Amino acid sequence: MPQKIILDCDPGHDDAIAMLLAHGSPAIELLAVTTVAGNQTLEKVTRNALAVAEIAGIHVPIAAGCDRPLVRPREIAPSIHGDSGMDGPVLPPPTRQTDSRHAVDLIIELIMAHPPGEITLVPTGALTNIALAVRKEPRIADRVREVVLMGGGYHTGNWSAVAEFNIKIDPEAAHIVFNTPWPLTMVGLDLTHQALATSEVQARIAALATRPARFVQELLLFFGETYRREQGFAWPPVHDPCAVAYVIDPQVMTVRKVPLDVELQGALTLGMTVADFRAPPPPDCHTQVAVKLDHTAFWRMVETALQQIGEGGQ
Ligand code: PIR
Ligand code: CA
Repeated sequence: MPQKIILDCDPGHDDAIAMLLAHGSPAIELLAVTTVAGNQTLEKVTRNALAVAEIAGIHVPIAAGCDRPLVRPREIAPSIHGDSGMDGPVLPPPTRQTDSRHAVDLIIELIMAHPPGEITLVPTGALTNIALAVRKEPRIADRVREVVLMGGGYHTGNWSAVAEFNIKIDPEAAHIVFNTPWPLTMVGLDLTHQALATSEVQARIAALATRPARFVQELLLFFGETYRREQGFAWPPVHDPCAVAYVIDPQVMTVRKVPLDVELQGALTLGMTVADFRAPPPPDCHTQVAVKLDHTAFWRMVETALQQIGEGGQ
């Protein structure tokens, strides 16, 4: 039985690849794609999600969500993702509309319409939609199978010395999500900085020679340039597909159970995800962090998904 997921994202180069991985994997049944402001404005990331759907032939509902964080002013990442939020490839014009429902309502409706324990939430942007959904309909907390999110990091940051972008831009939302007692796996920078799209990886993707593969190649080219320039990386880390990969096969990474919380007070540490490794985790610990990636298995998953998608939507 494939795992049913809702992908809540802000495409975003790596969000786009996460969409492709979810769509192309038989182990996943993608129920919906929801969007949230983050890498770019809500309007832009939603348009990008529609473009990815067009390229890959994804026909599930795409619903737009929150256009800003719960408390803080909006912050976007054009230095990393460009003016469109997904600079690099030429994007096809959207041929369909978004779902008429707000992302928060669609998330609640889907979870409440399914039996408990069936739907996994996979957030790869700020946690605004997820936080609002669980505040609006608290019963979703016991109904989701688990939350597998890309965000945070217990030993490093990328938007401050210690805070990762998705958590840093809406720390209050992250605080709500991390403190809801559903099973939560944090796939943070500790893990995703191992998911580097090396020249060898990029060559293998190029060799697939389909339109979706070319699209990924163009995404990685732009993302690689900004990561070299802005962060001094030799190769770009593709964060968001790692969360999807964990749902496809948890064996692709090592995880450690540990209590997690989000810093809301610190002058230097706002938005830091704090992991308490001092003692064995207490029996009621519902959180875990991803530690070590099987790089070969991960990229094999991405490649296999692209093969499965073939020429996609054309
Ligand atoms: C933001 C991102 C990626 C890199 C930087 N420097 C900033 C986006 C990605 O889409 C991913 O979800 C997460 N936020 C990584 O921080
Ligand atoms: Ca993202």
